[in-house]
Amino acid sequence: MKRIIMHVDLDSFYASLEENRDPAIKGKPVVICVYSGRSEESGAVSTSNYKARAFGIKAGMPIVIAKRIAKGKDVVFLPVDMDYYREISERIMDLMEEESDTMEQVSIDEAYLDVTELTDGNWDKAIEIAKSIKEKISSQEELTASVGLSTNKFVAKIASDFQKPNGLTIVKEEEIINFLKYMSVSNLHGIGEKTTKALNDLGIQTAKDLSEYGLKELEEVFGKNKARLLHNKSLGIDDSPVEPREKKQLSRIGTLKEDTNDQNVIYEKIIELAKDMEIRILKNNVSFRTVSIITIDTELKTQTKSDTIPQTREIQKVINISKVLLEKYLKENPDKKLRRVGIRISNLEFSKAQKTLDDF
Ligand code: DGT
Ligand code: CA
Ligand code: CA
Repeated sequence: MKRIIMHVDLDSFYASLEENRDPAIKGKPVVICVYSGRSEESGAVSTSNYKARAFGIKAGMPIVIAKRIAKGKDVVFLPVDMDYYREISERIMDLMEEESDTMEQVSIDEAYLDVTELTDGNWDKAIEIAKSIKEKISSQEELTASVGLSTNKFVAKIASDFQKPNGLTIVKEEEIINFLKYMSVSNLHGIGEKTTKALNDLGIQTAKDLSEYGLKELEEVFGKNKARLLHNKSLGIDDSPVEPREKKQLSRIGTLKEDTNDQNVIYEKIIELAKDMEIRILKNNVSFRTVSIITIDTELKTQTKSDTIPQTREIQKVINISKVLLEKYLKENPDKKLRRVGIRISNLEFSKAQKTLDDF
């Protein structure tokens, strides 16, 4: 059976999250920055939303330049809040994992999903899954994602990038050649600046040019392996499997309704998170030795406290240990309030009886 592979990438991820978090900035151009700390404005732009991109402000640009462009305009600049982005990312990855045979997370906001078995190779079913994933991401997290569907990871990735934001691009086997044909080689995922330049020097601009260039001639310039790889890219050939990454730990973080140091309120949140974690533990047949709590206070300072016990898969152990660790934290930090709290299990062991780590 031909595979059906999906690539999902969230749209202007960090910036969209910040817009959702603060109604006052929703709809404005938003720029997310990584401040290096050397001077007040040194550092680089991590990402920007589409409104800010329309001014030319984009990822990688020095903050100073972005501010210069934004001068006189109502542009919002914010620092990154990685803990928060990871929390939402985890939830989205979970919901996508539920809708696939196997999932390979490739970064904080994107993943490949193999849906071949789930759909029995049926494209209509796959399109339904893609729409359902987009709908869930939208209703549960108020975010949009761009999705590509094809028969391999390489083409699915290019497809997800084809209509952004909020796109859904389907490229069936027989459409691949036409889909890629007039694309510039720099748009073929995995071909970087240097290779693009080298190809351009050979008079190769598009995927079609590349596919028509002799393999022997390519080998002379790039060597056997790379030449084959380039040739395959030009034709949209890619056999690489969707490979779930083996997890070292499993965590759940949640935001408290309000900043608090009330032990009972925080404990209740922990129990809620533990319920969610229990589902993952059962589904993946995993046991653990270490339990941690993660505390994020109102100044966004993160602390972790851990305890290690004999191997177990009992969620009640997570709850009990977390309670003790929380008491300890509150005793040591009497004047702090928490904004978010999390639980984590690590030192994981996966039971061999389970088919694989596929469900992670
Ligand atoms: P998109 O996918 O074009 O709609 O926009 P983003 O913002 O989702 O961009 P993407 O998918 O390339 O990257 C996902 C997140 O990773 C993004 O929201 C911020 C972060 N990121 C991307 N590029 C950079 C970078 O050059 N520097 C830093 N620090 N972070 C980056
Ligand atoms: Ca993205
Ligand atoms: Ca991405």
